[in-house]
Amino acid sequence: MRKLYFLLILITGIVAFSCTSKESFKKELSEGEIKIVITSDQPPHVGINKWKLKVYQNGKPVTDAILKINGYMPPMPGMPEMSFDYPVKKVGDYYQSDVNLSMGGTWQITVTVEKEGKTQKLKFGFNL
Ligand SMILES: [Cu+2]
Repeated sequence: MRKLYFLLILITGIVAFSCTSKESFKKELSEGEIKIVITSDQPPHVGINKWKLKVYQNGKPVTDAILKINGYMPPMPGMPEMSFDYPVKKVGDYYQSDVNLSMGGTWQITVTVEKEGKTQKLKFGFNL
């Protein structure tokens, strides 16, 4: 019985901790001088994903870049490829985007960073 109580307390603790931790999704991408940190309250899921993006160049925060996010799903049986561009807006010292992942499957995300005439593409992917 004592063991059961202990287990119950442990589980309650884990649940409480995971609910209070603000970042349940974090992804770091880097390419050349550019690093992007994407965070969200929720892991990638079907529907609108609210992503917050911080951009760094040589370790220093960047706030004057132009960001674009594209979500691509390769062709599936009976379904052509899909490609969506999501608007990115600047909010204070970070960037924000509502990334609408319309269905389950393989998604490839490309974040394009334009700064001082240079373009850098950073990619990652996941399955929903
Ligand atoms: Cu598809």
